[in-house]
Order: sequence, then structure tokens, then C-alpha cells
Amino acid sequence: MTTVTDLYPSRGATEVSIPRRDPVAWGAPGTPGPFSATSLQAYERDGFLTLDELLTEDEVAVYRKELQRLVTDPEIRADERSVLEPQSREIRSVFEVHRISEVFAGLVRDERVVGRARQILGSDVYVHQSRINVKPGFGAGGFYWHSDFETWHAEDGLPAMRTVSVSIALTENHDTNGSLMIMPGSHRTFLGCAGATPKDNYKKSLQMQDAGTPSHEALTAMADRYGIKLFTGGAGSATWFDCNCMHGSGDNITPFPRSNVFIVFNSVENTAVEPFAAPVRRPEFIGARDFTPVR
Ligand code: 6CS
Ligand code: FE
Repeated sequence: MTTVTDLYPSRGATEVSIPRRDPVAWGAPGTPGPFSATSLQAYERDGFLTLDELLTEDEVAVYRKELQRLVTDPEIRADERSVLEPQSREIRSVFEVHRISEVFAGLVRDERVVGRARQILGSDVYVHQSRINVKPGFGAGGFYWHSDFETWHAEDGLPAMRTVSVSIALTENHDTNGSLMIMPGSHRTFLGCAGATPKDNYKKSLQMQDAGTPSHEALTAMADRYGIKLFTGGAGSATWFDCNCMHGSGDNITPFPRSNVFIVFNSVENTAVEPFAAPVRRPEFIGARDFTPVR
């Protein structure tokens, strides 16, 4: 078995900051696709791109109806792919929606979605993870600061930073209802976190992450250096963000749900190997092991 060098060590005794060793926009300059060259340059610089209207109002209505169908289905609620809010016991997330729902499977294959992922990653892509984050009102919990890649490298075995997420708003993402925050430019620094990964970590981390969270000192230094941008937008808007952006979101105590669908595309040139810093693999509904390219 060939051993893969760990370019991004994490979950050891101490926290470590490492410059990114990978490109951000992998596609060769001028690669044809929905994004303009200027947009791809901005993505390389900031680690994210936003679109005011990826989906039309009518399309959003279809996906919102499907989300409602899923979260009110007792079988889905009982499924291990559903994560509940610790306080209210309402559904927080449903993972692997692209396999559970033909409607969301169609969204993954939509050229406006997968075409942008191929353009950014410069290759065919497969879905590493998909989920709906419901974030209902009146107290839904946020997601503490983290780099997704730190988890997907340590626990799912993704070797390089050749992975992109798209968050598509299915309800209005206000500046008050727990919208996504990213530190612009933070994707260019990998922060290896201190503290070993507990066994079955995902059973807790998907409600409140502990292993893989940066120290206050590191977060303060990054926020001082990069600032913090809040991503608001209407239903149908979308944010594409690099796997290593430092990001998080606050609680939602407003009456207005902040429901999004997240799709994580990984390059077929960057398929998962064994976890780099965890005792066991996570379940495949969180870290896919089917590398079939999206067609
Ligand atoms: O552990 C994960 O894969 C998930 N956790 C967070 C907070 N963001 C990325 C991903 O959904
Ligand atoms: Fe995340």
C-alpha cells in the first residue's frame, strides 16, 4: 500500500500553522466554465465567490418543499444521517441528501452547480458530502470556527486542498439569523489543531465541534489579519468557498430559519485515503468512499 505524505499534520500535541501548499483555483487559466477569469482570480485571493441568484424563486420553492418533506418524515428523523439540535431536538442537519432525495440529486448534477465545481477544481468531481442545514429559528445552534479541510483531512483522509463547498440559501440568510461567516484569505494558512481525535468523534462534532477547533489565540490572530465577512443573501443565492476557509456561524434566535443546502465536491484526483489523524474512518454518509464522478 503506498503511503501518502501528510502535508497538513493536525490533532497532535500542539497547534501548528502551515502555509498552504496547494493551488486554490486548480483549473488552468482560461478553463471554460460558468465563472469568468476575474471571478476565479477573486476566488484564488479570497477563498470564496458569491452569486446573488444561482436558483430562481420557482426552483427554490421546489427545493424548500423537498426540505420540508424530508424534515417532517419520521423515517428520515430516525435515520442515522439526521443530526438533531441538542436543545430543541429539532432536525439540525440531514446528511447525504443527494442519495436520499432525487430532487437534491438533480441539484448536484445541475451544470450551474457541478460545472462550477469542475472549473474550480480543474477535473472531474464527486460528492464528498452533502447536507441540508435547517437552522430553525428560536435557538438553533451555530457552528463554531473551523476549517472543513482540517476535519476532512484528519478524519476522512482527503490528502490535498482540492475540495470546494457550495452553500445554497433556501431561505433568506439575514444578518441576524446565523448566517455564514468567513475570514477572507484564511484559506491560505492551514491551522493544525491540538488534541487527538476521540473515537466516534462525529457523533458529537456534528452538533458541536471540539476536536479540530482552533485556539482563541490563533483565531484572534487570524481575525486581526483577515477580518470577518458575513454572508447574507436571498433564497436562491449561493456561496462557493474553499475547503480551508476559516468559517463558522452563530446561533439563530430569530423566528426566521436559515436553511441551506451544502454540497461538497472533491476532485477525482484527490480521493480519500485513510484518515490522517483519527483512529477510524467516519461513516460514508459523512465522508464518501464512492468516487464515481458526477455526470
Ligand atoms: O465534520 C464535517 O464534515 C462537517 N462539520 C462542519 C462544522 N462543517 C463541515 C461539515 O459539514
Ligand atoms: Fe464547516
